[in-house]
Amino acid sequence: MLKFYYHPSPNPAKVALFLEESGLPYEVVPVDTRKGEQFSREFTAINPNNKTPAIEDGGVRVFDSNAILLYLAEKTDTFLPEKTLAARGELLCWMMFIATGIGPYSGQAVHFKHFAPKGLDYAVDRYLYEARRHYGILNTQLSKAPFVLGGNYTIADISAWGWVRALPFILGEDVWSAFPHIKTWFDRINERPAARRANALTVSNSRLRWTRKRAATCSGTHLLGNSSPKAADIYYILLSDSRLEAPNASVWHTTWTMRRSRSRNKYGVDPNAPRNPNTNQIQ
Ligand SMILES: N[C@@H](CCC(=O)N[C@@H](CS)C(=O)NCC(=O)O)C(=O)O
Repeated sequence: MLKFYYHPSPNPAKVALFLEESGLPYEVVPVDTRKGEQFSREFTAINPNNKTPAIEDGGVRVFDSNAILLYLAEKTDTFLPEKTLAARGELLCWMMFIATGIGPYSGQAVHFKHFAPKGLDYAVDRYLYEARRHYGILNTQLSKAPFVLGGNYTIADISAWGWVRALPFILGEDVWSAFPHIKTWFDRINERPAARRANALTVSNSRLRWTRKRAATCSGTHLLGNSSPKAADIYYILLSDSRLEAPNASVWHTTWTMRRSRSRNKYGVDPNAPRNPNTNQIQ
């Protein structure tokens, strides 16, 4: 079965949407980039660039989100425009525009706006300006037709969707009024059942984090009731959640449980997990 190396963030979200759209069965292998799991020797063999997403498909490894979309679209012959040179050229333009423009500028804008030390105004302004400029181009394109390439929903839409989900975080909560055509297109995609399931995958993963935090801090009362806390019990909740929400992710929980439970003590706590120095909570 196809292995999907996943972290709940924009580039992996594109692949989650494709997998849910296509119905390809897949196994989610969570890679917690906040804990540095992308630098493990095993993951480096799959993605030498040490970033999520990546896939392994019958002995073939593919990394970089838009490369994965092109690979999977070609494999399944779905979500592609017609097979003319003109249409394929247009697809490649927008796939590269998203991979080299929308993605990196949005990522850097988020970094300098939300996470870098204060006072780097030049960098903040530059990346916000470039991110806004790129979304302006997408907005103009979507003013002409319902989808990026015209009338048909393709991997260019699937790719852009991954980043547009984060638009309020990148450019501010009031962003939609500046990009009305992106908003109409975004709402249209979000109505698709596959988009709901791809979003649910993210929710399941953040709930998993939340549950880990609870497991780390709970003292007397255990999440599931009165018995003493056990890592296996804690993960069982997530198992049923993710099966319901993302039916193609059939063995989502198995890998996670096996990887996590090994390093946990009897309270379900990983003593080596990074902690917030102020609160001592697992981050
Ligand atoms: N060009 C890559 C970029 C991947 C990327 O930046 N992934 C982020 C998540 S959206 C990541 O893994 N960040 C962790 C890190 O930079 O260490 C792609 O499109 O897949």
